[in-house]
Amino acid sequence: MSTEEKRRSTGGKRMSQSGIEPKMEAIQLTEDKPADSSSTTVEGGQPTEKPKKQDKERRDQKSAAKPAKPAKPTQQQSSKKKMDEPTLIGITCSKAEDLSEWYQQVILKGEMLEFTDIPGCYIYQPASYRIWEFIQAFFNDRIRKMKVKNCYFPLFITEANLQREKDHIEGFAAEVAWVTHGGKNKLEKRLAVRPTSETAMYSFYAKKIRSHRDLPLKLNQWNNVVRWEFKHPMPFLRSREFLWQEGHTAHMTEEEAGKEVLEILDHYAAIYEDLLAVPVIKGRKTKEEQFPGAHYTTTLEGFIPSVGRGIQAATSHCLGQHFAKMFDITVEDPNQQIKDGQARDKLHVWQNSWGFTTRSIGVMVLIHGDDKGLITPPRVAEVQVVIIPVGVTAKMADADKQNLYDEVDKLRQTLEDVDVRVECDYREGYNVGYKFNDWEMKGVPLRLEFGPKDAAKGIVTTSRRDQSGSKGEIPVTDIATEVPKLLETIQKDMFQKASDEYAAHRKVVRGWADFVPTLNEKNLVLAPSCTTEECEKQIKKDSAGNVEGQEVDEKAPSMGAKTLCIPFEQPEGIEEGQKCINPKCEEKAVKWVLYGRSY
Ligand code: 87F
Repeated sequence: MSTEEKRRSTGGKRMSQSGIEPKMEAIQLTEDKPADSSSTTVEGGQPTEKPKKQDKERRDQKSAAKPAKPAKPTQQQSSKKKMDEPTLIGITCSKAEDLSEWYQQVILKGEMLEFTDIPGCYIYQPASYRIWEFIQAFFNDRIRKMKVKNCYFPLFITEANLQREKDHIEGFAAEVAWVTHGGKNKLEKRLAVRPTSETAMYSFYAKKIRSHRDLPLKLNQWNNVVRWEFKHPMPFLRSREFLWQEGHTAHMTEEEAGKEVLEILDHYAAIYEDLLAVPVIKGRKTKEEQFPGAHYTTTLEGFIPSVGRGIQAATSHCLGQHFAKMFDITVEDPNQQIKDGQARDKLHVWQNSWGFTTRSIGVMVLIHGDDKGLITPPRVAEVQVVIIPVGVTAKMADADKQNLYDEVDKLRQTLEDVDVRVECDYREGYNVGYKFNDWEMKGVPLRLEFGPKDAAKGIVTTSRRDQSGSKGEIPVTDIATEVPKLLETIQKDMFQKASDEYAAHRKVVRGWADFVPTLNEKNLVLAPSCTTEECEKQIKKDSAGNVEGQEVDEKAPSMGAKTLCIPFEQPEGIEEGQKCINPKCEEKAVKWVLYGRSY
């Protein structure tokens, strides 16, 4: 145990009720495996030997249906700890060395999330739910200005309705969860738990839209959806139940629909960049990667530097008239010249759908967190500033202590008056070092220390969470202006740091020889492409390792590179005669495409 660990583990009592942190589920951030097939993974509190996928799945389904037994606390084998050994209080591993273990500790100890006895279903603790509320408030404000209205549709969808748009459901059928019983009685017709609400909403749209005057119809839902994923679940990033908003709109023209698709994508980018301080690239998905039910899909692509992988951050689709034809959503052509008694032609409406999920919170954690724990950008931090009274000794007279606390409280009041979210840590029995570590682990962006020496000088000492070790001073008289300014500086610097890192790992590659080596150095690649599906598949295959005649580092991740998007902002023009990056392709390149291994 390092000195730092020892200090943290003995610095005071843990704040959570239990002294032992049960590890319910191993997280894996580096390699895709089926959700239920790992021999070293213990999920749902059930110690297992390597289970057969279906057996495990069936057992999970069964145990979900049974009255819940209290889950046995279990541990991840890799942590090599005894069950009754108390977990060290701070983060005990480094982000660079073991990202999966680091992520698990950071979200658990930062009290963002808890595991449950259902693999892939998580408890969003207040710390993460609050971030979701900030996102909701921001986005609601934006979409209300676009005249989008919030509403709610049922959680269950009949099978007939779900199957109505066959192309759309085909690729997703395996992930649909079904309700088959009501109490002891088998339902006559099973009900799907919504994986998305296109089919749930569009019969209503057909009823609601009677004339062109009913257009545009713009509805949004904040809800939960269930997708029974078989890939390894990862808190926030890939879960079986998650929270999102799904917007569904209907328009008279393709042009109007197209404009909205981009406007929404801009709002999504603003959530990432302006709230979460996470840089994203805007672009269009290729045919191979787009939502099969869509006319076209626009996307935001993020980047996780520690693993060099891309991550889809949000999508905004133009659905075209596809669903309108299936669900018969039509209006009479208002512009048609008609003769007496002639019926007007029916026009199918143009539709969009767009979604933003709680995955964003996981991306934020992975990008900003460090070896001390979470780092929350000030704009989404429930506690933006923690004030810690320092220099309080056992020998200190009660009256002096009270004076100090009164001054701290005045600081709090001054900051609250200018809408800064503040917490004062007056806890007795915890030393200052413990308190510092505790708030750092929880990601509070700014710490103010105030003790008798500071009081004498008329200053508060500042410590920025994003710049470990660097301290500053602010005159007490200036805190109402300087603290909000400093919080904004932290927000800006966090974004800049992440942005520079993303930019440094987006490499322009012109020849295939550099493609895989560049990926292996934890980069995304921008390469000229003909953008055809065949090339995309070929590149995915050939970048997955074991390519004939090509040296691939044995230790390099074997996953192939996907086309993440065709970025709207192209690095440069495509030169005359530039060929597609795929050496097996004879076509000319038409666009620079962003490739990468991805979540
Ligand atoms: C899983 C099971 C069933 C994704 C699924 O992206 C259906 C689906 O339709 C499914 N997984 N999708 C695509 C969702 C498309 C779209 N829906 C509204 C979005 C954004 C919000």
